[in-house]
Amino acid sequence: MKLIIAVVQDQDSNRLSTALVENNFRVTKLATTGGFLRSGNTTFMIGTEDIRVERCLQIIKENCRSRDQLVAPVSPMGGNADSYVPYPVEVEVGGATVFVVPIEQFLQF
Ligand code: 2BA
Repeated sequence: MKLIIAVVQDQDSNRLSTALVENNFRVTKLATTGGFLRSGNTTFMIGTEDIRVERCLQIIKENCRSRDQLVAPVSPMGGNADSYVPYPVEVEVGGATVFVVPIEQFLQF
């Protein structure tokens, strides 16, 4: 069994969860925040059998797309100097960042 952890953009989250549930995947959605953009994204936790991992990844690919996002200048005041950006820059935010990890035990009480 595997745990698929997928960080996706909020804009794709409803479509993705509908597609996963329609395909009988069990899903937990978490409201998360990207460390770089500091804007909201959605993290999916999907526990599934090994033989269904590829199908799950395919659904994620089909329902998430990358977009360019402008990063506004960040004031160093009160913030971390490491993340200081003096001018707007465009970054490409990926459709989905996915981790597939083995599950040692799956328990439901
Ligand atoms: P954020 O951390 O807000 O990053 C948004 C986008 O900003 C990234 O898109 C990337 O294009 C850019 N970016 C991130 N860190 C950067 C840096 N140090 N310098 C320049 N550009 C940078 P993605 O790579 O597609 O990531 C989208 C979101 O997925 C991330 O949002 C974060 O929430 C998550 N993520 C990505 N890689 C991760 C990882 N290795 N571990 C945990 N979460 C990750």
